[in-house]
Amino acid sequence: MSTPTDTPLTLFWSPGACSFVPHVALCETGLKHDLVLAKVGHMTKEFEAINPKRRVPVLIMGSEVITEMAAVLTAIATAAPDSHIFGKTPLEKIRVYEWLNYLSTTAHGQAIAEIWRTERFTNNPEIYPQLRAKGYETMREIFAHIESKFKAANITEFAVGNSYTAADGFLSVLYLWTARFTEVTIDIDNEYPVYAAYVKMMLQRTAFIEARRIHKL
Ligand SMILES: N[C@@H](CCC(=O)N[C@@H](CS)C(=O)NCC(=O)O)C(=O)O
Repeated sequence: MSTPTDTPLTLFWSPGACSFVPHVALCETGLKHDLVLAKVGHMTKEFEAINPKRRVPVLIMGSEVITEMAAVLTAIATAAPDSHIFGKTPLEKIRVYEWLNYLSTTAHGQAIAEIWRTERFTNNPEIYPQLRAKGYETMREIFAHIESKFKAANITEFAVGNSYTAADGFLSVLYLWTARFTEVTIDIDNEYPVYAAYVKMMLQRTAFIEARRIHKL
């Protein structure tokens, strides 16, 4: 696969969904891209033909269809090597993947899905409330973990290294999603103040402002 910066890029996205993260990454890199709506809950047959897993994000890079958050972000990074969205050193790259895998699996695929996609975990609606409660509990554990990691490493501005990386988008979207929880309030600002201060700074970046405007997030 060739990945010159002039390869056409198209991101399939849904408002407020995890596709916010690669959208921010595209804005951060300044790569020219098109956005195509593939709204969660209203995905079309055409979209299903592109991604039979019926999930966003999907990035079309030239003739390649790329799915899965970490792969999509890696593709964006290869198209914009000077933006260093996977860090500037081999260790920073490892740390970015460490965050992305943790957030994709434990946070997104487990806790958030238990809360918003409870039907994926059981065919028995009677236990939905227990599963959702477990999802909220896991989200608290995740925020506690982020808070202690940030405190230990004195992180105020960027999760990895000294500039924006793909990890920052994913870490920030969790904060924004929490505001959409309807059954449980997680008071991030007071309970996890180091993480909250970091997200608030992140959200001031032009790329985040632009992506939030489009996502209405
Ligand atoms: N493993 C996928 C998960 C992507 C995912 O779950 N995306 C959600 C939006 S945040 C989605 O498309 N959901 C569609 C649905 O639940 O019907 C990844 O990491 O990219």
